[in-house]
Formats: sequence, C-alpha cells, structure tokens
Amino acid sequence: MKKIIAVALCIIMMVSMMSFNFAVSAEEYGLMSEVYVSASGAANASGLADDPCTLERAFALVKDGGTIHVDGTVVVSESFRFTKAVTILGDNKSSDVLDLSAMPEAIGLGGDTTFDNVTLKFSSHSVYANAYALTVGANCATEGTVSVYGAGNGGSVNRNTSVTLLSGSYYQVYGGGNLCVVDGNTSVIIGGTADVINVHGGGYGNRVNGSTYVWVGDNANGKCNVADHSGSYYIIGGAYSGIVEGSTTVVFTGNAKANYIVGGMDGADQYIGEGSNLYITGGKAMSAYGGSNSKDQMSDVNVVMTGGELEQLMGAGSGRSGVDVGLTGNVAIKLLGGTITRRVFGGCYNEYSLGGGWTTRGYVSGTITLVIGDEANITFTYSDGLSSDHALSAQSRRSGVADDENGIVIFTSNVAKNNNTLKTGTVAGGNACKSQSVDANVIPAGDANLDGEVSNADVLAIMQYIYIPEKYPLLVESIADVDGESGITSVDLLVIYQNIYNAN
Ligand SMILES: [Ca+2]
Ligand SMILES: [Ca+2]
Repeated sequence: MKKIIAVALCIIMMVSMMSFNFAVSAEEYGLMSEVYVSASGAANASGLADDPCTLERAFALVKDGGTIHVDGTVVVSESFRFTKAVTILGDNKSSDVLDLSAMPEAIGLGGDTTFDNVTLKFSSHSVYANAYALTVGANCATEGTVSVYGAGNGGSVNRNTSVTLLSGSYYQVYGGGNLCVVDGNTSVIIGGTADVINVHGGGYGNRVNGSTYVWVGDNANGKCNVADHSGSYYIIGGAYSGIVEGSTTVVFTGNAKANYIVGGMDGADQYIGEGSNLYITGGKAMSAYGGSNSKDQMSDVNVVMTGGELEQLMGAGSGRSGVDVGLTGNVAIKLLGGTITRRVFGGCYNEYSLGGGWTTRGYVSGTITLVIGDEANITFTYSDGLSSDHALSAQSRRSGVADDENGIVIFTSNVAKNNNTLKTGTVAGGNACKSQSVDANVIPAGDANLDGEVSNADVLAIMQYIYIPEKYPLLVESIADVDGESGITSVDLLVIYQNIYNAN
C-alpha cells in the first residue's frame, strides 16, 4: 500500500512539474533577449541581427527586460507604445537615432527603460516613467524639446520613482508626476553631461507620501551661465505646488552648475512634513536656499556645505515679487568648506530694489544656527559696485523685521573666525540688511553636533561615531577630540560627559 501511495505521489509531482514547465515555456515561447531594429527594418522581419525589424515588431518579439539594438535612424509610428522593460542601445549616437517625434505629446513607459549610445529625437514631448526606472546613459543625445516625469500624467503610482539622466538636454525634469500621487519616494539623478533647465525632486501639483531626492553632479548643466542673474537653471529639492509628507533633499556636487538651488519647495501651494535638506559638496551656483521659494515653510531646514562656490547662501527661503516667504521651524547651517563670494544669511531672502526699497518681509520663527568651519572661505569678492552688499548674518536679509529672530553665528575655531570675518573687516549688512554681532561665538569643545552647546546629544553623537563611524560621521572631528590624545575615543567621551555632569 505504501508503495502505491509513493508511486501515486511521484506521478502527481511529475504532472504538476510538467504543467509548471509547460506554462513557463509557453509564456516565453518565441520571445527574444536581443532584438535588432534598423532604418529599413520590416514589420514582419525576424528581429535577428541579419533580419532587423521595426520598433513595434521588436516590442512584440523582445522579452521583458531584454535588449533592442538600434541601427540608423529608426522612425517610430504614432501608434507605437512602450509596453515592457527594455534596454535600447545604439552603437554610436551620431548615426543611430530613435525618432519619437511622431508619437503623441505624452509618452508613457511600460517598464524599467534604459537608453544608451543613441540619439533620442522628440518634437515637443513629455516622457512619463510611470514609476518605472528610467535611465538615459552617458552617451546619448537628444533633439527637440523634452520634459521628463518619474511618475505618471494624472492618477497615482504606488512605487518609488527613479529618473537617471547622464546625457542629453531637457527642459523640465520632475521626480514625481504631473498631478499624480506618488505613494513612495522620488529620486532624480542628473549627472554626466546632462543639461536640465529645471529640476524638481517631487512632481508638479502632486502629493508625494514619502520623501524627495535630487542629486546633481559630474558635469551637469554645462550650458548654465552661473553669473547670469536672469538665468533659469533651477534645482528644487521638493515639488512645484504640491505636498511632500517626508523630507526634501538636494545634493549638489562635482562640477555641476546652476543659477538657483532650493532645498525645499517651489510654487504657491506647498507643504513639507519633515523639513528640507541641502548638501553642497562641489559645483558652482549663483544662489542657494535651504528652505522653500514662494510660500512659507512650516518645517526645519538642514544645510551642509563642504565644497563648491556660491555667490550667496540663505538658510531659509526666498520671497519675491512682493510675496513674503517665512519659515516656522529651526534652521541649522554648517558651512564647513567651499567658497561664498558675496553674502551669507541664515534666515530668509527679502527683496530690495534701488528706489523701491524693501518689498518683502519674511523671517524665521525658530532658532537659526550658522556654523562656520576652518575650511570655509567667505571671500566677499563679488563685485556689483555695492561693497556694502557684502554681509554675514545668522538672520534674515532685512533690518527691522529680523530683530526678534533667534539667530547665532558660531565659528568652529578662532581660525575660522579670523579667516572669515576679521580679514575682511566686514560683518555688516548692505542696503539696510541686519548687522550681525559675531563677538565670541566660537564653538565649545565637545559640541560634536555643532549646535552651539555641549549636551547629551553630543555624547550620543560621539558614541555612535566611535561604534559605527561610516554610518554616523562627525562633520568636524576635531571638535570631539578633547582629551589631548589624538583620535576620538571613549576617553574623549568620558571627559565630555564629566564636563556636562559638572556643569549641571
Ligand atoms: Ca551640541
Ligand atoms: Ca582624543
């Protein structure tokens, strides 16, 4: 009896395995991992290298995640749709062209899509990645006008978005969608030689339930004239007129260029739940704002600059055209490297015009901490004929309204203080900007998190650093090295802890 049962089980297993195999092979039957298309490809060709087909045929033949090779100028019909995950490759972008100009204005993707070594020809188009990963590799070119959205055109997506552009020219790039809800995070990477007039980590008029992230580096935005104050290269961490429930982040690095960098949001109707972050480690830009443009921000700002060059840095947001833009929250700026040639304000930018006076009065309701390190280089060398415009202040750019702002400039050492203030003899606001007293605000030893005081938060920060330095780095290690012995150890921790204990 046992033997009969065993045989029966074997037969059942074999049948189930056979049917499983059959199902898989039927699904994959005829689908190819490599398909070839060419300028003269036929609609009924096999898609093999010596018998290339049209792009429409290639999408029918290629399996999900497969590769389509483009040879010559391949003109895509109006009815073509991207329906699968594909990698589309040419051999040489100057001779291999994917002409999408006849497609409808909104081009949607149907799976993760990568292009490289090919010219992408548009007329006036928007590409919606629909929360699939879109990558334009380092050796592509674009023709015509194209904008890119990480999510969809309306509706909603429930995945993270991912847009990576390493070459080509683009008008608008959004990590989110157009009026599309993103139930996830958004990500935009602009690197290589990509040139993008406007970058938003979030979407246009939409909601992102997670966080938004923008990285701009390498030689991105090479066409930007940084010195052009009417220039329109904007990098915005968040959305345009939308909601980001999490945080917004911009990383600006390498040899990238921009006119304006905004850590927060832009547009008239906006909200960030968990604050904005701006990290500048390289590149060159005119103006950088830790907060939001156009409307009040109701959450914290975190700015860290370790390299690169700016004309001006504002910790909070920017008011223009008579619209006050304030911030309710705390602003923490750590200016530890890089060069600022004109002015640094920890608070808001307010508008002043010769003859018209001040037209906005945004301010920060919260604490502003502006830490300036030894490697920071505030040169005050920017020249527009208004030397009084050179300024260093933890508060907002405007006298009077900022008097009640709780802002402090702290230098990490007397070296930082001497290098960045006494050398120039200028620590004043121009055009009735608020002056800032910088008397003796040198950071106390042990203030590892650079907030101006030594507390248990510093003990925790140093403890984490000792155990997992890669995960919990200290921005200025020397601040935590207090025991006279080189290196940060548990002895430094003990000295700091005892100092806190004795002070209380
Ligand atoms: Ca501290
Ligand atoms: Ca030590």
